[in-house]
Amino acid sequence: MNEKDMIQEIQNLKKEKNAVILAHNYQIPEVQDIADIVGDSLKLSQEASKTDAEVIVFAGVHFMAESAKILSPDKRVLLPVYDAGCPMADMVDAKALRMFKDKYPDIPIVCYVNSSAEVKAESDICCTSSNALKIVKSIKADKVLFVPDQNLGSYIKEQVPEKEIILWEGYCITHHRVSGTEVEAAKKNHPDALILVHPECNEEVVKLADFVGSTAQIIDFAKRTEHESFIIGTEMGVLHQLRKDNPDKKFYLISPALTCYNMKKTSLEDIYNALKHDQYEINVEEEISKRALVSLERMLKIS
Ligand code: CIZ
Ligand code: SF4
Repeated sequence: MNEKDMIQEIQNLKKEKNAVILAHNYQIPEVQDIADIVGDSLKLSQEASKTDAEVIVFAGVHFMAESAKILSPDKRVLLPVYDAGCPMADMVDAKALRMFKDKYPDIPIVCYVNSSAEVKAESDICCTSSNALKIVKSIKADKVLFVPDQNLGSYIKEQVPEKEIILWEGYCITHHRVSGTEVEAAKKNHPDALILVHPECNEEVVKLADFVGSTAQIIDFAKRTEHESFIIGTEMGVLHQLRKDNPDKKFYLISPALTCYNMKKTSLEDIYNALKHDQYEINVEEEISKRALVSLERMLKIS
């Protein structure tokens, strides 16, 4: 099937099955363009909880589809590529959190939404990179455990000196590998460009940035500032929206290594197959889902 027919078939199947397609900002351009909603995980999880479609096709990685299922347990949630996962989400597990809680029962746990349903179930509240600061500040306790991203955690820690934030040793393999030297080289090549980076980048990169934010915040910032050129320090999929929104502005990626292999697994054909064959359905065990929902709902209430 050629791409044009594939797109038509996807539209037909979507109607027939009463489905909605959600795509993360890191997906390939063709997948973003066919989606009903494109965004970060916060926006997508909010949309997932509001939609009245019967089927949600989630073009993203496993934890995102899982969150959509937790928020919409009566809908069928499909992840088009069954092994699209997030290595960072796998850097913490429920057993380790239970051990921590046995030792420190009074320290609340904030988990980045890039985590499994089991981890969300053991946590007190979730956050995304868009709302992490607000969430951590809202917690009454003066000590907090932040899992799993040490980079987002230490970025928040800098801004909330009144709390002791205990960090986990997780990191995003895509963002963490960018170095300060690469940022400096990009700046040398494009001296007039502003540097916009994601808080999943390591500390030396964050320190060199003019603006630090989630993908949604970077997209918003580039749109509203008058500046004409930008050095981008987040997953390259975001360039698609940035260039669509700002055809006259220039965007340079710090490094081609800012490519998340898992986010790039989903093709148009996978979306087509997902709709055609109802694959791959994501389910979350009821007891875990209920507890994870508490953490997600606490977050949504504050954001
Ligand atoms: O929260 C998300 O969607 C992620 C993983 C990144 C971002 O900043 O949008
Ligand atoms: Fe996980 Fe990083 Fe890929 Fe996001 S970009 S899905 S945090 S590995």
